[in-house]
Amino acid sequence: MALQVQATLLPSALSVPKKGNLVVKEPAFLSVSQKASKKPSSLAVRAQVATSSPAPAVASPGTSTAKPDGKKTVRQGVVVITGASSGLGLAAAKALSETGKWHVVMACRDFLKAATAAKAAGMAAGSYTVMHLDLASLDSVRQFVDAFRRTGMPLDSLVCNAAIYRPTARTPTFTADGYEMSVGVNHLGHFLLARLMLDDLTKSDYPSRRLIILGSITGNSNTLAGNIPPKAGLGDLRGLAGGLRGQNGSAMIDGNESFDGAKAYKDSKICNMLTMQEFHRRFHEETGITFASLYPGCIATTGLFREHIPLFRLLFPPFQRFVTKGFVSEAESGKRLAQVVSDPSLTKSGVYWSWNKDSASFENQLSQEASDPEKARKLWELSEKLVGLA
Ligand code: LMG
Ligand code: NDP
Ligand code: PMR
Repeated sequence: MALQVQATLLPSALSVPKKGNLVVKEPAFLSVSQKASKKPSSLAVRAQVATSSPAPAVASPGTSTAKPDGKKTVRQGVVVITGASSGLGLAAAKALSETGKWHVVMACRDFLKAATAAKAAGMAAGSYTVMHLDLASLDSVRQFVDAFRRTGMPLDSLVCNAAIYRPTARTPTFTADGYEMSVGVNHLGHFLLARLMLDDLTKSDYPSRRLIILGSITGNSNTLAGNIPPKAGLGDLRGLAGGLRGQNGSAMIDGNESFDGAKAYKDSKICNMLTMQEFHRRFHEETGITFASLYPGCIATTGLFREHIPLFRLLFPPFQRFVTKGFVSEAESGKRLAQVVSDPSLTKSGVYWSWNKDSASFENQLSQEASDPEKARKLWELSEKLVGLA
C-alpha cells in the first residue's frame, strides 16, 4: 500500500509515527510516485519522500552536540525551499547543500524534474530530499505539510521561492481552488504554507530560524524597473475580496475587469513583500523567528520567462547585462538567497534585502504601497479567508 511504500523509502534514521492521523484519502503527492513508478529508474524509486541515503543528519533535533574536546557544534539545519527544481531555488539549494551545514528539502510540483535537476546540478546524495508540493492546490499544500511532519525532520528555515509569470496572458487561468493562477501560486499557496509551517519553525531549536519570501524590484514603484508598464498596484483589494474568480468577478486584485498576466505577477510580488512584513509585526517578537524578503537581482536566464515571446527571451539577458547592469547569474543569485537563509549577519527581521554592484547586501527601501501596514493587514485577513484559515 502506498503509505507503507512511503515508509520504507524513509531514511532509516527517520521514523514514521506508528499511529496518528495518517491521511486516509490518498494524498496527491503519492500519485506522483505512481506515475514515477512506471519508469523503474533509481530516480523513480526515490520519488516522494526522502531521497537519498545516507540519511540526513538531522534526526535528533538537539541544537548542538558536545564534541570530546568540549566544543559544541550546531547540528545540520533543515531548510525547505519551494520551487527548487529550477532557477534561483535550485541554485540556492545547491549552494546550501554544498556547505554541509544544511539538509535541503526541495518542495516541487514536478517530482522527477526536481530529482533530475538536483542530480544534474551535482548535489550530493543525502544532502537533499525531494518532496511533492503543488502550490496551485491548497490540498496539496496541506498534504505537503503533513508529509513533511511525518518525516520527523525539524524545520529551521522556510523559503517561499516558487513562482509563475504569465507575461503575455490576457485571460486568467485558475488554481484548483478557483483563484487566479499567478496570485494563487505566488501568494495564496505560500501564504497557507507559511502560516501552517510557522508552528514547525516555532518548535525548532535551531539558533536562527527564518522565514523568507521572495520579493522583487518590479513590485516596487520607487524604482525604474517598477515603473515599466504594466505597473503593480493592489488598489483597495476589491478583486481579492471578491475571490479572484474570473467568471463571477475580477481575476485581478485591484478589481480591474481586464486581465493582465504581467501585472498579476507584479501584484503577487507586492503581496509577498507585504506578507513578510505582516508576519514580522505579528510574530517576530513572540517567536524570535527572522522574517525577510529580498530582490536577488535580475536573473534573466531562468525559467520564469518561459512564457514570454522568443524575442524577449533572446534580448532580455543582454539588455539586463549590458544596459541596466542589473543582471545576475543563477549561481550568484543562489549564493545571495543562501546568505539570507544562513548568514549570521543577516538575522535582522522585517528586512527586504538587496545587493549592490559589489555583491554586498544592504537593507533596501520598499515602495510606499509595498510597505503600507494597513494594506498588509487587510491582505492578511482576506488571504486567511481565501485559504480557509478564517
Ligand atoms: C508589457 O510591455 C507588455 O505589454 C505586457 O504584455 C507584458 O509582457 C509586460 O512586463 C511584461 O510588458 C512593457 C514594455 C514592453 O513596455 C514598455 O516598457 C513601454 C516603454 C517601451 C519602451 C521600449 C523601448 C525599448 C528601448 C530599450 C532601451 C531602454 C534603455 C533605457 C536605459 C538606457 C541606458 C543607456 O517593452 C518591451 O518589451 C521592450 C523589450 C524589452 C526587452 C528588450 C529590450 C531590448 C533593448 C535592446 C537590447 C539590447 C541588447 C543588448 C546589447 C548590448 C550591447 C552593448
Ligand atoms: P523559475 O521559473 O526558474 O523557478 C520557479 C520555480 O517555481 C520552478 O521550480 C517551478 O517549478 C516552481 N513552480 C511554479 N509553479 C509552481 C507550483 N504551482 N507549485 C510548486 N512550484 C511551482 O524562476 P526563478 O528562479 O527566476 O524565480 C524564483 C523566484 O525568484 C520567484 O519567486 C521570482 O518571483 C523571484 N524573482 C526572480 C527574478 C528573476 O529575475 N528571475 C527577479 C526577482 C525575483 P517547475 O520547475 O516545475 O516549473
Ligand atoms: Mg525590466 C533599470 C533597471 C532595470 C532592472 C533592474 C530591471 C529588472 N528592469 C530594468 C529596466 C527595464 N526593464 C527597462 C528600461 C525596460 C523597458 C525596455 C524593461 C522592460 C522589462 C520587461 C518587458 N523588464 C522586465 C520585463 C519583463 O517582462 C520582466 C518582468 O517584469 O517580469 C515581471 C522584467 C524585469 N525587469 C527586471 C526584472 C528583475 C524583471 C523580472 C521580473 C521579476 O521577477 O520581478
